[in-house]
Amino acid sequence: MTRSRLIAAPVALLLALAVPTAAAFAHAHLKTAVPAPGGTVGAAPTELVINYSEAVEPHFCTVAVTGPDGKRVDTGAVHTAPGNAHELVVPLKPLSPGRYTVDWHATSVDSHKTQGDYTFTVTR
Ligand SMILES: [Cu+2]
Repeated sequence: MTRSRLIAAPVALLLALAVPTAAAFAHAHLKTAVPAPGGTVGAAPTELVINYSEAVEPHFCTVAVTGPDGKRVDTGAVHTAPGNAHELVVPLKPLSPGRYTVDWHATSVDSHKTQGDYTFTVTR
């Protein structure tokens, strides 16, 4: 009795480790964003949109947008675009001219996590 339980646990662990590697290529990488990474925009955007290579799970995605004064300008309420789970929408507070940093953490629908950061500039 005790002996078979001791063997079963390591086998279950090996199976759990082996399965996720099959889906390892389905990570959500940033494809495009508006405002564009490194870009400059004239009018201040009211929202930021990030397009990922895979569908993302918005409840497990965070995007921190920080202004020149170091304060967060995102409202914290990210959601996917209607009918497009690859597109993450980040509502923004009113932006003043300056350089903004976007620090994103995404979780794709297959539960794999990715992250990155970039800046964009608002001129007026
Ligand atoms: Cu993946």
